[in-house]
Amino acid sequence: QRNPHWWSGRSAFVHLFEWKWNDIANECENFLAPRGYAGVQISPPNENLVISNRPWWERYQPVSYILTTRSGSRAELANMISRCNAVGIRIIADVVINHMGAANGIGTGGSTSDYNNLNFPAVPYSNNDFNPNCAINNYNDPYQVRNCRLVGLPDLKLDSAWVRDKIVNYMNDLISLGVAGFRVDAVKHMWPADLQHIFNRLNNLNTAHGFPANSRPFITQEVIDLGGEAISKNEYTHLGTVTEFRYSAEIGRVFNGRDLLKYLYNFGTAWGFLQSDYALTFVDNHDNQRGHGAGGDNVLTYKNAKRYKMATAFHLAWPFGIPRVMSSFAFNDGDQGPPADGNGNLISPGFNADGSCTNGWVCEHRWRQIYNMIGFRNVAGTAAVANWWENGSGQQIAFSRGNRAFIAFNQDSSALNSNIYTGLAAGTYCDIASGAKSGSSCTGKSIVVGSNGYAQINLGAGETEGYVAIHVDAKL
Ligand code: QV4
Ligand code: CA
Repeated sequence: QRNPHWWSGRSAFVHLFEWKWNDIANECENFLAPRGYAGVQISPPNENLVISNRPWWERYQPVSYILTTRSGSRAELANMISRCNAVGIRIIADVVINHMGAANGIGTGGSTSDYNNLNFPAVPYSNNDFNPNCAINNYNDPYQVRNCRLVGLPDLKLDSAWVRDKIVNYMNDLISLGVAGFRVDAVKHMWPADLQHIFNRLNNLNTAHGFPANSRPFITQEVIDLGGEAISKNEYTHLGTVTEFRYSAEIGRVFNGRDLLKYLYNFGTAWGFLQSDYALTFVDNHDNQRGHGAGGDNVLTYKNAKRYKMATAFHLAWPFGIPRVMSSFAFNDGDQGPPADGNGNLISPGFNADGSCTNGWVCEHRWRQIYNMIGFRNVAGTAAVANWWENGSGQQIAFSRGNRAFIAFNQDSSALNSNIYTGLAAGTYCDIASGAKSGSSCTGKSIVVGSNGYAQINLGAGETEGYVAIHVDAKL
Protein backbone atom coordinates (compact mmCIF):
# COMPACT_ATOMS: atom_id res chain seq x y z
CA GLN A 1 0.00 0.00 0.00
CA ARG A 2 1.52 3.29 -1.11
CA ASN A 3 -0.25 6.01 0.89
CA PRO A 4 1.89 7.09 3.88
CA HIS A 5 -1.08 8.81 5.54
CA TRP A 6 0.70 12.13 5.99
CA TRP A 7 -1.36 14.95 7.40
CA SER A 8 -2.43 17.34 4.66
CA GLY A 9 0.14 19.98 3.82
CA ARG A 10 3.07 17.72 4.79
CA SER A 11 5.23 15.79 2.42
CA ALA A 12 8.51 14.34 3.71
CA PHE A 13 9.72 12.21 6.60
CA VAL A 14 12.94 11.72 8.53
CA HIS A 15 14.82 8.61 9.62
CA LEU A 16 15.76 9.22 13.26
CA PHE A 17 18.34 6.45 13.14
CA GLU A 18 18.96 4.87 16.57
CA TRP A 19 17.06 7.54 18.48
CA LYS A 20 15.36 6.68 21.77
CA TRP A 21 11.58 6.66 21.84
CA ASN A 22 11.35 9.36 24.51
CA ASP A 23 13.61 11.63 22.48
CA ILE A 24 11.54 11.04 19.35
CA ALA A 25 8.36 11.96 21.24
CA ASN A 26 9.93 15.25 22.30
CA GLU A 27 11.28 15.85 18.81
CA CYS A 28 7.84 15.35 17.25
CA GLU A 29 6.37 18.01 19.52
CA ASN A 30 9.26 20.47 19.70
CA PHE A 31 10.69 20.37 16.23
CA LEU A 32 9.23 18.04 13.61
CA ALA A 33 5.61 19.19 13.74
CA PRO A 34 6.40 22.93 13.89
CA ARG A 35 8.81 22.55 10.94
CA GLY A 36 6.33 20.64 8.82
CA TYR A 37 7.84 17.18 8.77
CA ALA A 38 5.30 14.44 8.02
CA GLY A 39 6.72 11.38 9.74
CA VAL A 40 9.58 9.47 11.32
CA GLN A 41 11.17 6.16 10.38
CA ILE A 42 12.25 4.51 13.61
CA SER A 43 14.92 1.87 14.18
CA PRO A 44 13.66 -1.71 14.59
CA PRO A 45 11.53 -1.73 17.76
CA ASN A 46 11.83 -5.46 18.49
CA GLU A 47 14.34 -7.20 20.72
CA ASN A 48 17.74 -7.69 19.08
CA LEU A 49 20.92 -9.60 19.85
CA VAL A 50 23.37 -7.77 22.11
CA ILE A 51 26.71 -7.75 20.25
CA SER A 52 29.99 -6.71 21.86
CA ASN A 53 31.01 -3.10 21.26
CA ARG A 54 27.36 -2.49 20.35
CA PRO A 55 27.57 -1.90 16.58
CA TRP A 56 24.51 -0.19 15.09
CA TRP A 57 23.84 -3.30 13.03
CA GLU A 58 23.01 -5.46 16.05
CA ARG A 59 19.46 -4.13 15.62
CA TYR A 60 19.23 -6.09 12.37
CA GLN A 61 19.65 -9.37 14.29
CA PRO A 62 16.28 -10.14 15.91
CA VAL A 63 15.92 -12.37 18.98
CA SER A 64 12.18 -11.94 19.51
CA TYR A 65 9.26 -9.63 18.75
CA ILE A 66 9.19 -8.31 22.32
CA LEU A 67 9.29 -4.52 22.10
CA THR A 68 12.38 -3.91 24.23
CA THR A 69 15.48 -2.30 22.71
CA ARG A 70 18.12 0.29 23.49
CA SER A 71 15.60 2.82 22.15
CA GLY A 72 13.24 2.03 25.00
CA SER A 73 10.48 -0.15 26.36
CA ARG A 74 7.11 -1.12 24.95
CA ALA A 75 5.42 1.53 27.12
CA GLU A 76 7.83 4.21 25.90
CA LEU A 77 7.28 3.15 22.29
CA ALA A 78 3.50 3.29 22.72
CA ASN A 79 3.71 6.68 24.39
CA MET A 80 5.95 8.08 21.65
CA ILE A 81 3.65 6.89 18.87
CA SER A 82 0.64 8.49 20.60
CA ARG A 83 2.40 11.79 21.19
CA CYS A 84 3.73 11.95 17.62
CA ASN A 85 0.37 11.07 16.06
CA ALA A 86 -1.26 13.75 18.21
CA VAL A 87 0.85 16.43 16.52
CA GLY A 88 0.51 14.92 13.06
CA ILE A 89 3.80 13.04 12.83
CA ARG A 90 3.34 9.52 11.47
CA ILE A 91 5.56 6.66 12.60
CA ILE A 92 7.02 4.18 10.12
CA ALA A 93 8.54 1.14 11.86
CA ASP A 94 11.56 -0.67 10.44
CA VAL A 95 10.71 -4.39 10.57
CA VAL A 96 13.26 -7.18 10.20
CA ILE A 97 11.33 -10.30 9.21
CA ASN A 98 13.65 -12.16 6.85
CA HIS A 99 15.94 -13.61 9.47
CA MET A 100 16.99 -13.88 13.11
CA GLY A 101 20.29 -13.29 14.92
CA ALA A 102 23.53 -14.91 13.80
CA ALA A 103 25.15 -15.72 17.14
CA ASN A 104 24.47 -17.34 20.48
CA GLY A 105 23.73 -14.78 23.15
CA ILE A 106 21.17 -12.65 24.91
CA GLY A 107 18.75 -10.12 23.50
CA THR A 108 18.07 -6.55 24.60
CA GLY A 109 15.03 -7.88 26.46
CA GLY A 110 16.96 -10.68 28.15
CA SER A 111 15.73 -13.46 25.85
CA THR A 112 17.92 -16.28 24.64
CA SER A 113 19.39 -16.48 21.14
CA ASP A 114 20.46 -20.07 20.61
CA TYR A 115 21.78 -19.69 17.11
CA ASN A 116 23.67 -22.97 17.04
CA ASN A 117 20.41 -24.90 17.50
CA LEU A 118 18.23 -22.27 15.77
CA ASN A 119 16.19 -21.88 18.90
CA PHE A 120 14.66 -18.51 19.73
CA PRO A 121 12.32 -19.44 22.60
CA ALA A 122 10.86 -15.97 23.15
CA VAL A 123 9.08 -16.06 19.76
CA PRO A 124 9.22 -19.12 19.76
CA TYR A 125 11.07 -20.26 16.65
CA SER A 126 12.92 -23.53 16.42
CA ASN A 127 14.99 -25.43 13.91
CA ASN A 128 12.17 -26.30 11.49
CA ASP A 129 11.11 -22.63 11.13
CA PHE A 130 14.25 -21.90 9.12
CA ASN A 131 15.36 -22.65 5.60
CA PRO A 132 18.22 -25.16 5.23
CA ASN A 133 21.61 -23.58 5.80
CA CYS A 134 23.24 -22.21 2.67
CA ALA A 135 25.02 -18.96 1.85
CA ILE A 136 24.12 -16.23 -0.62
CA ASN A 137 27.04 -16.07 -3.00
CA ASN A 138 25.32 -15.44 -6.31
CA TYR A 139 22.92 -12.52 -6.57
CA ASN A 140 21.89 -13.75 -10.00
CA ASP A 141 20.24 -16.81 -8.49
CA PRO A 142 16.88 -15.63 -7.08
CA TYR A 143 16.32 -18.91 -5.27
CA GLN A 144 19.59 -18.55 -3.40
CA VAL A 145 19.04 -14.85 -2.64
CA ARG A 146 15.66 -15.61 -1.08
CA ASN A 147 16.19 -18.96 0.62
CA CYS A 148 19.79 -18.82 1.77
CA ARG A 149 21.40 -16.81 4.56
CA LEU A 150 22.15 -13.11 4.03
CA VAL A 151 25.58 -12.61 5.67
CA GLY A 152 25.02 -15.75 7.73
CA LEU A 153 21.69 -14.62 9.26
CA PRO A 154 19.37 -17.62 9.86
CA ASP A 155 16.76 -17.40 7.12
CA LEU A 156 13.14 -17.71 8.17
CA LYS A 157 10.84 -20.07 6.32
CA LEU A 158 8.31 -17.46 5.25
CA ASP A 159 6.08 -20.01 3.53
CA SER A 160 5.34 -21.72 6.83
CA ALA A 161 2.06 -20.96 8.58
CA TRP A 162 3.73 -20.72 11.98
CA VAL A 163 6.35 -18.19 10.87
CA ARG A 164 3.77 -16.13 8.99
CA ASP A 165 1.54 -16.04 12.06
CA LYS A 166 4.37 -14.77 14.25
CA ILE A 167 5.29 -12.01 11.79
CA VAL A 168 1.69 -10.98 11.20
CA ASN A 169 1.09 -10.83 14.96
CA TYR A 170 4.20 -8.70 15.43
CA MET A 171 3.25 -6.22 12.72
CA ASN A 172 -0.36 -6.09 13.91
CA ASP A 173 0.91 -5.40 17.42
CA LEU A 174 2.69 -2.31 16.06
CA ILE A 175 -0.44 -1.30 14.16
CA SER A 176 -2.43 -1.51 17.36
CA LEU A 177 0.07 0.89 18.96
CA GLY A 178 -0.59 3.39 16.15
CA VAL A 179 2.14 3.10 13.53
CA ALA A 180 1.22 4.29 10.03
CA GLY A 181 3.26 1.68 8.25
CA PHE A 182 6.49 -0.19 7.77
CA ARG A 183 9.92 -0.02 6.21
CA VAL A 184 10.44 -3.70 5.50
CA ASP A 185 14.05 -4.83 5.72
CA ALA A 186 15.82 -7.10 3.23
CA VAL A 187 12.82 -7.47 0.92
CA LYS A 188 14.97 -8.72 -1.95
CA HIS A 189 15.58 -11.77 0.23
CA MET A 190 11.90 -12.65 0.51
CA TRP A 191 9.51 -14.01 -2.13
CA PRO A 192 6.85 -11.52 -3.26
CA ALA A 193 4.14 -14.15 -2.73
CA ASP A 194 5.15 -14.67 0.91
CA LEU A 195 5.11 -10.94 1.54
CA GLN A 196 1.76 -10.60 -0.16
CA HIS A 197 0.31 -13.19 2.16
CA ILE A 198 1.70 -11.36 5.22
CA PHE A 199 0.70 -7.87 4.10
CA ASN A 200 -2.83 -8.99 3.24
CA ARG A 201 -3.32 -10.18 6.79
CA LEU A 202 -2.32 -6.88 8.39
CA ASN A 203 -5.04 -5.03 10.23
CA ASN A 204 -6.33 -1.64 9.22
CA LEU A 205 -4.64 1.27 10.96
CA ASN A 206 -5.82 2.18 14.43
CA THR A 207 -8.61 4.77 14.18
CA ALA A 208 -7.90 5.86 17.77
CA HIS A 209 -4.74 7.49 16.37
CA GLY A 210 -6.63 9.56 13.82
CA PHE A 211 -6.45 7.24 10.83
CA PRO A 212 -9.66 7.10 8.79
CA ALA A 213 -11.54 3.81 8.97
CA ASN A 214 -10.22 1.11 6.63
CA SER A 215 -6.79 2.74 6.20
CA ARG A 216 -4.21 0.21 5.09
CA PRO A 217 -0.63 0.32 6.44
CA PHE A 218 1.94 2.12 4.31
CA ILE A 219 4.60 -0.25 2.99
CA THR A 220 8.06 0.67 1.79
CA GLN A 221 10.24 -2.26 0.80
CA GLU A 222 14.02 -2.28 0.95
CA VAL A 223 15.16 -3.65 -2.40
CA ILE A 224 18.57 -2.51 -3.61
CA ASP A 225 18.31 -2.59 -7.39
CA LEU A 226 21.00 -0.67 -9.21
CA GLY A 227 20.50 -2.92 -12.22
CA GLY A 228 22.49 -5.97 -13.21
CA GLU A 229 20.93 -8.46 -10.80
CA ALA A 230 18.33 -11.15 -11.33
CA ILE A 231 15.88 -9.61 -8.85
CA SER A 232 14.15 -6.39 -9.88
CA LYS A 233 12.43 -3.71 -7.84
CA ASN A 234 9.51 -4.12 -10.23
CA GLU A 235 8.71 -7.52 -8.69
CA TYR A 236 7.51 -5.73 -5.56
CA THR A 237 5.63 -2.64 -6.74
CA HIS A 238 2.23 -4.35 -6.49
CA LEU A 239 2.84 -4.68 -2.73
CA GLY A 240 3.78 -1.07 -1.94
CA THR A 241 6.54 1.45 -2.51
CA VAL A 242 10.17 0.45 -2.99
CA THR A 243 13.40 2.16 -1.90
CA GLU A 244 14.83 3.77 -5.05
CA PHE A 245 18.57 3.31 -4.58
CA ARG A 246 19.28 4.62 -8.06
CA TYR A 247 17.95 7.98 -6.96
CA SER A 248 20.52 8.09 -4.15
CA ALA A 249 23.37 7.06 -6.44
CA GLU A 250 22.43 9.51 -9.22
CA ILE A 251 21.72 12.57 -7.10
CA GLY A 252 25.06 11.92 -5.37
CA ARG A 253 26.87 11.59 -8.68
CA VAL A 254 25.43 14.86 -9.99
CA PHE A 255 26.01 16.89 -6.82
CA ASN A 256 29.51 15.46 -6.44
CA GLY A 257 30.16 17.44 -9.62
CA ARG A 258 30.51 14.30 -11.73
CA ASP A 259 27.70 15.36 -14.04
CA LEU A 260 26.01 18.59 -15.08
CA LEU A 261 23.16 20.05 -13.09
CA LYS A 262 21.31 20.84 -16.31
CA TYR A 263 20.62 17.15 -16.87
CA LEU A 264 18.36 17.17 -13.81
CA TYR A 265 15.56 18.77 -15.87
CA ASN A 266 13.92 15.34 -16.20
CA PHE A 267 15.13 13.72 -12.95
CA GLY A 268 12.73 10.82 -12.53
CA THR A 269 11.59 7.81 -14.52
CA ALA A 270 13.70 8.96 -17.48
CA TRP A 271 16.72 8.14 -15.29
CA GLY A 272 15.51 4.57 -14.75
CA PHE A 273 13.69 5.27 -11.50
CA LEU A 274 10.38 3.77 -10.49
CA GLN A 275 7.26 5.80 -11.09
CA SER A 276 7.07 8.72 -8.68
CA ASP A 277 4.41 7.32 -6.34
CA TYR A 278 6.17 3.94 -6.11
CA ALA A 279 9.56 5.43 -5.25
CA LEU A 280 10.90 6.03 -1.74
CA THR A 281 13.68 8.55 -2.39
CA PHE A 282 16.70 9.63 -0.33
CA VAL A 283 20.13 11.19 -0.73
CA ASP A 284 21.71 8.64 1.61
CA ASN A 285 20.47 5.95 3.98
CA HIS A 286 21.86 4.32 7.11
CA ASP A 287 23.66 1.68 5.04
CA ASN A 288 25.11 3.53 2.08
CA GLN A 289 26.28 6.50 4.17
CA ARG A 290 28.82 4.12 5.74
CA GLY A 291 29.63 1.81 2.83
CA HIS A 292 27.11 -0.95 3.66
CA GLY A 293 24.59 -2.06 1.05
CA ALA A 294 25.23 -0.36 -2.27
CA GLY A 295 25.68 3.01 -3.91
CA GLY A 296 29.43 3.34 -4.01
CA ASP A 297 31.49 6.49 -3.73
CA ASN A 298 28.82 8.68 -5.30
CA VAL A 299 26.75 8.67 -2.11
CA LEU A 300 26.76 12.08 -0.41
CA THR A 301 26.58 12.32 3.38
CA TYR A 302 26.74 14.90 6.15
CA LYS A 303 30.53 14.65 5.91
CA ASN A 304 30.41 16.67 2.68
CA ALA A 305 28.07 19.31 4.04
CA LYS A 306 27.78 21.90 1.25
CA ARG A 307 27.20 19.34 -1.48
CA TYR A 308 24.91 17.34 0.81
CA LYS A 309 22.74 20.38 1.50
CA MET A 310 22.54 21.16 -2.22
CA ALA A 311 21.54 17.59 -3.07
CA THR A 312 18.97 17.58 -0.28
CA ALA A 313 17.59 20.94 -1.40
CA PHE A 314 17.11 19.55 -4.89
CA HIS A 315 15.61 16.34 -3.49
CA LEU A 316 13.04 18.31 -1.52
CA ALA A 317 12.36 20.99 -4.16
CA TRP A 318 11.80 18.50 -6.96
CA PRO A 319 8.34 16.87 -7.02
CA PHE A 320 9.32 13.24 -7.35
CA GLY A 321 8.90 10.27 -5.03
CA ILE A 322 8.23 10.03 -1.31
CA PRO A 323 11.24 11.82 0.19
CA ARG A 324 13.06 10.64 3.29
CA VAL A 325 15.68 12.73 5.07
CA MET A 326 18.51 10.90 6.87
CA SER A 327 19.37 11.94 10.43
CA SER A 328 22.66 10.46 11.57
CA PHE A 329 24.99 10.08 14.50
CA ALA A 330 28.61 11.01 13.76
CA PHE A 331 30.84 8.05 12.93
CA ASN A 332 34.38 7.30 11.86
CA ASP A 333 34.13 3.62 11.06
CA GLY A 334 31.28 1.72 9.50
CA ASP A 335 30.55 -0.53 12.48
CA GLN A 336 30.53 2.12 15.22
CA GLY A 337 27.29 2.29 17.14
CA PRO A 338 25.33 5.34 18.26
CA PRO A 339 26.41 7.56 21.19
CA ALA A 340 26.24 5.43 24.35
CA ASP A 341 27.63 5.42 27.86
CA GLY A 342 29.93 2.80 29.36
CA ASN A 343 26.98 0.54 30.11
CA GLY A 344 25.76 0.68 26.55
CA ASN A 345 22.81 2.94 27.29
CA LEU A 346 22.08 5.35 24.46
CA ILE A 347 22.86 8.99 25.14
CA SER A 348 20.17 11.50 24.18
CA PRO A 349 20.94 14.36 21.82
CA GLY A 350 21.37 17.73 23.45
CA PHE A 351 20.64 20.97 21.62
CA ASN A 352 22.66 24.12 21.09
CA ALA A 353 21.08 27.56 21.18
CA ASP A 354 20.85 27.54 17.36
CA GLY A 355 18.93 24.23 17.47
CA SER A 356 21.78 22.03 16.27
CA CYS A 357 22.50 18.79 18.12
CA THR A 358 25.25 17.81 20.54
CA ASN A 359 26.44 14.55 22.15
CA GLY A 360 27.52 12.97 18.88
CA TRP A 361 24.27 13.39 17.00
CA VAL A 362 24.50 15.06 13.58
CA CYS A 363 20.77 15.82 13.20
CA GLU A 364 20.82 16.78 9.53
CA HIS A 365 17.07 17.29 9.87
CA ARG A 366 17.83 20.26 12.15
CA TRP A 367 20.11 21.95 9.64
CA ARG A 368 18.44 25.16 8.45
CA GLN A 369 19.28 24.40 4.81
CA ILE A 370 17.36 21.12 5.18
CA TYR A 371 14.38 21.89 7.43
CA ASN A 372 13.66 25.08 5.50
CA MET A 373 13.38 22.93 2.37
CA ILE A 374 10.76 20.80 4.15
CA GLY A 375 8.81 24.04 4.41
CA PHE A 376 9.53 24.83 0.75
CA ARG A 377 8.14 21.46 -0.36
CA ASN A 378 5.01 21.89 1.73
CA VAL A 379 4.45 25.44 0.43
CA ALA A 380 5.01 24.32 -3.18
CA GLY A 381 2.39 21.62 -2.69
CA THR A 382 1.18 20.21 -5.98
CA ALA A 383 2.47 23.11 -8.12
CA ALA A 384 4.36 21.77 -11.12
CA VAL A 385 7.96 22.54 -12.04
CA ALA A 386 8.06 25.61 -14.29
CA ASN A 387 10.48 28.21 -15.62
CA TRP A 388 13.47 25.87 -15.93
CA TRP A 389 16.66 27.91 -16.43
CA GLU A 390 20.26 26.84 -17.01
CA ASN A 391 23.46 28.65 -17.89
CA GLY A 392 25.87 27.86 -20.71
CA SER A 393 28.12 25.58 -18.68
CA GLY A 394 25.16 23.59 -17.37
CA GLN A 395 26.34 23.87 -13.77
CA GLN A 396 23.90 26.63 -12.79
CA ILE A 397 20.19 25.86 -12.78
CA ALA A 398 16.96 27.36 -11.48
CA PHE A 399 13.29 26.49 -11.56
CA SER A 400 10.04 27.43 -9.92
CA ARG A 401 7.16 25.42 -8.53
CA GLY A 402 4.35 27.22 -10.31
CA ASN A 403 3.99 30.66 -8.76
CA ARG A 404 4.63 29.35 -5.23
CA ALA A 405 8.37 28.84 -4.89
CA PHE A 406 11.66 29.32 -6.72
CA ILE A 407 15.17 27.86 -6.29
CA ALA A 408 18.56 28.35 -7.94
CA PHE A 409 21.76 26.25 -7.65
CA ASN A 410 25.36 27.03 -8.50
CA GLN A 411 27.86 24.20 -8.92
CA ASP A 412 30.10 26.21 -11.27
CA SER A 413 33.60 27.40 -10.59
CA SER A 414 32.34 30.92 -11.28
CA ALA A 415 29.60 33.04 -9.75
CA LEU A 416 25.97 32.98 -10.75
CA ASN A 417 24.94 36.58 -11.54
CA SER A 418 21.84 36.46 -13.70
CA ASN A 419 18.44 37.99 -14.03
CA ILE A 420 16.10 35.00 -13.90
CA TYR A 421 12.34 34.64 -14.29
CA THR A 422 10.99 33.33 -10.99
CA GLY A 423 7.28 32.91 -11.69
CA LEU A 424 6.58 34.67 -8.36
CA ALA A 425 4.64 37.85 -7.65
CA ALA A 426 6.59 41.07 -7.22
CA GLY A 427 8.03 41.68 -3.77
CA THR A 428 10.95 41.09 -1.45
CA TYR A 429 11.53 37.49 -0.35
CA CYS A 430 13.88 35.96 2.22
CA ASP A 431 16.33 33.36 0.99
CA ILE A 432 15.72 30.29 3.16
CA ALA A 433 19.17 28.75 2.56
CA SER A 434 21.17 31.60 4.12
CA GLY A 435 18.53 32.52 6.69
CA ALA A 436 14.82 32.95 7.15
CA LYS A 437 12.07 35.50 7.38
CA SER A 438 11.95 37.08 10.82
CA GLY A 439 9.11 39.54 11.32
CA SER A 440 9.55 42.21 8.67
CA SER A 441 13.14 41.40 7.75
CA CYS A 442 15.38 38.57 6.56
CA THR A 443 18.10 37.03 8.71
CA GLY A 444 19.99 36.01 5.54
CA LYS A 445 19.89 37.24 1.97
CA SER A 446 16.85 38.90 0.49
CA ILE A 447 15.79 38.54 -3.12
CA VAL A 448 13.71 41.16 -4.92
CA VAL A 449 11.26 39.97 -7.56
CA GLY A 450 10.29 42.78 -9.92
CA SER A 451 6.88 43.48 -11.39
CA ASN A 452 7.93 41.48 -14.48
CA GLY A 453 8.60 38.41 -12.31
CA TYR A 454 12.39 38.56 -12.79
CA ALA A 455 14.91 38.65 -9.95
CA GLN A 456 18.65 39.31 -9.92
CA ILE A 457 20.21 36.14 -8.50
CA ASN A 458 23.75 36.37 -7.16
CA LEU A 459 25.42 33.23 -5.84
CA GLY A 460 29.22 33.07 -5.68
CA ALA A 461 31.03 29.80 -6.30
CA GLY A 462 32.75 29.98 -2.93
CA GLU A 463 29.75 30.91 -0.82
CA THR A 464 28.78 28.78 2.16
CA GLU A 465 25.47 27.83 0.55
CA GLY A 466 25.26 26.44 -2.95
CA TYR A 467 21.65 27.39 -3.49
CA VAL A 468 19.13 30.17 -2.84
CA ALA A 469 15.42 29.49 -2.40
CA ILE A 470 12.35 31.63 -1.86
CA HIS A 471 8.63 30.94 -1.54
CA VAL A 472 5.37 32.74 -0.89
CA ASP A 473 5.53 32.21 2.88
CA ALA A 474 8.99 33.80 2.98
CA LYS A 475 7.76 37.07 1.39
CA LEU A 476 8.12 40.23 3.45
C1 QV4 B 1 29.76 -12.27 9.06
C2 QV4 B 1 30.44 -12.56 7.75
C3 QV4 B 1 29.59 -13.48 6.90
C4 QV4 B 1 29.31 -14.75 7.70
C5 QV4 B 1 28.65 -14.37 9.02
C6 QV4 B 1 28.31 -15.55 9.90
O1 QV4 B 1 30.63 -11.31 7.02
O2 QV4 B 1 30.24 -13.81 5.68
O3 QV4 B 1 28.45 -15.58 6.94
O4 QV4 B 1 29.48 -13.45 9.75
O5 QV4 B 1 29.43 -16.06 10.49
C7 QV4 B 1 26.70 -8.15 10.40
C8 QV4 B 1 28.18 -8.05 10.06
C9 QV4 B 1 28.57 -9.18 9.10
C10 QV4 B 1 28.23 -10.52 9.74
C11 QV4 B 1 26.74 -10.52 10.04
C12 QV4 B 1 26.31 -11.81 10.74
O6 QV4 B 1 28.45 -6.79 9.47
O7 QV4 B 1 29.95 -9.11 8.82
O8 QV4 B 1 28.53 -11.55 8.81
O9 QV4 B 1 26.41 -9.41 10.91
O10 QV4 B 1 26.98 -11.94 11.94
C13 QV4 B 1 23.08 -4.74 8.62
C14 QV4 B 1 24.54 -4.52 8.26
C15 QV4 B 1 25.28 -5.81 8.12
C16 QV4 B 1 25.11 -6.66 9.38
C17 QV4 B 1 23.60 -6.94 9.48
C18 QV4 B 1 23.24 -7.84 10.66
O11 QV4 B 1 24.61 -3.78 7.04
O12 QV4 B 1 26.68 -5.53 7.95
O13 QV4 B 1 25.86 -7.87 9.27
O14 QV4 B 1 22.94 -5.68 9.68
O15 QV4 B 1 23.66 -7.29 11.84
C19 QV4 B 1 22.31 -6.39 0.88
C20 QV4 B 1 20.85 -6.72 1.15
C21 QV4 B 1 20.14 -5.59 1.89
C22 QV4 B 1 20.93 -5.14 3.12
C23 QV4 B 1 22.33 -4.75 2.65
C24 QV4 B 1 23.22 -4.31 3.79
O16 QV4 B 1 20.18 -7.03 -0.05
O17 QV4 B 1 18.87 -6.05 2.27
O18 QV4 B 1 22.96 -5.85 2.02
N1 QV4 B 1 20.28 -4.05 3.83
C25 QV4 B 1 19.40 -4.33 4.99
C26 QV4 B 1 19.58 -3.30 6.09
C27 QV4 B 1 20.93 -3.48 6.71
C28 QV4 B 1 21.01 -4.82 7.40
C29 QV4 B 1 20.27 -5.88 6.70
C30 QV4 B 1 19.56 -5.66 5.55
C31 QV4 B 1 20.18 -7.18 7.37
O19 QV4 B 1 19.36 -2.01 5.61
O20 QV4 B 1 21.22 -2.45 7.63
O21 QV4 B 1 22.40 -5.22 7.49
O22 QV4 B 1 19.09 -7.07 8.28
O23 QV4 B 1 22.42 -5.45 -0.17
CA1 CA C 1 14.99 -15.19 2.94
